[in-house]
Amino acid sequence: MQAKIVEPAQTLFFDQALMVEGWAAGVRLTLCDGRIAAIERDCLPAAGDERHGCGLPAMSNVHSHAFQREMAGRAERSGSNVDSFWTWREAMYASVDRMTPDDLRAVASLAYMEMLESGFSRVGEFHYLHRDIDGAPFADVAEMSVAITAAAAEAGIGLTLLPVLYSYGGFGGLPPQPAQRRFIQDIDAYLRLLEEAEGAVRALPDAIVGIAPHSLRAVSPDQFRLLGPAMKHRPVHIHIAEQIREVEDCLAWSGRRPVEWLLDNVDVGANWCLVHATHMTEAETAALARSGAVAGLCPITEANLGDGIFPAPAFLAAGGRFGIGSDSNVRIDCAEELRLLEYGQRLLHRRRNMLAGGPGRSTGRALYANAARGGAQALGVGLQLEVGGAADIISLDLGHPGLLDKSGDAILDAYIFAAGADAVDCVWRYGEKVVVGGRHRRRGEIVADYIRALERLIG
Ligand code: NGQ
Ligand code: ZN
Repeated sequence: MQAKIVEPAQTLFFDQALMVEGWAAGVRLTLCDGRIAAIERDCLPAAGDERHGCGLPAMSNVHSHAFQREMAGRAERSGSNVDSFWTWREAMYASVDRMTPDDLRAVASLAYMEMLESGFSRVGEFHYLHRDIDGAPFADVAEMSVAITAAAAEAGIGLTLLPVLYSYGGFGGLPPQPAQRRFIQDIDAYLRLLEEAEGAVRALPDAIVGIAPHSLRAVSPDQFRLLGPAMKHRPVHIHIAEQIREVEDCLAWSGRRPVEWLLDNVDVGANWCLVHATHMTEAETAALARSGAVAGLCPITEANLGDGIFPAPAFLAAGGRFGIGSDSNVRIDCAEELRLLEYGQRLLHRRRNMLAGGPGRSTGRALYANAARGGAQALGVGLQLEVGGAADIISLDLGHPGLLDKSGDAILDAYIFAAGADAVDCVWRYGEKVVVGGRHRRRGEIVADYIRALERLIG
């Protein structure tokens, strides 16, 4: 047996840091084997501390389809008919016509590097590209999951892998379209994949495997029943109520709206993440909040695809929890997701500071702290910046012109609404500093590898 390598403890000192209970001054974190071994507050920096101005728990990215990074910016030209989510989806399907496992690894590696640079330390990869180019199964059912895992290892991001069950082409068990051939599995193959995925992620520290029925369009009620036991103790993610047509189709099929159907027919609890949940009645919004599940909001993608606006004020008033996701990865930017979440509400309601949570409160603080907490819940990890938690931390550059002279909540307001991603300085993932001065340490090689993949894919 190989001896375990124990790294020496390392100490980080922050003039101020956002802890679970709020801002603290003079914070020293002792890191050991990827985790926070000790926290001291109100102390002075000591020799040997690595010093930074402002520390935050790194953000969880609850929803990503890494392969879609490759088509970013290439679906923004008007087609011959009215462009919609559904026409985008056809373009997205076509983008995987030639993607090999190695291409997927290179594309995902780029996406994960960019996530880290923007302040995300863990990703929920909603992964459904399971089969080979011609639709035949790979000899290893987990071939593409292995590629995702390799990308996470290269970039050094934390992974909650969400292998997706995708069996049908529409409500009522419609047969899949030819363009969906690479996604399709029956329940037996899926359960095998889940097992294999557990093995694949073992190479990564603190990786988690969850479950992801793709949507009510792609999974049948019988399949939900069969997944029941497996869904009890891990993160469960599902796309839901993103588009009006999906709501209409669900009503025609079942007489129920999507969120209503799910909450009535499946045991949804705090280990669930309902991605988008854009179109809900007031009753559905309150019921989702009561369930304890996290709403996985993806403001940039939802804007890009013309989905609609999540009823955030009512959901938060009912005690609902949310996380943020970069979904289609058309743009990867943590601060921008949070900003757009708030701006959508401002545009809709013609008011300001909609999600601050009450008079006198900071909108930036509420957005950041809520998304960090809800995101960690959705990805199956504990709160960060606590003893025993993974050392997933970001520092902001208080020398950035937008952050000068700021402290406490005002830093988060300025970071999210004024400075943006530019203000991210360092990012530690599992104790390792993977981003320095806003740049990923392996940026050069990861980009070069991505360019090679792109040449193969579209060359
Ligand atoms: C996806 N994306 O799975 O990538 C979906 C499109 C579908 C979004 N919903 C496919 N944004 O929903 O059928
Ligand atoms: Zn999605």
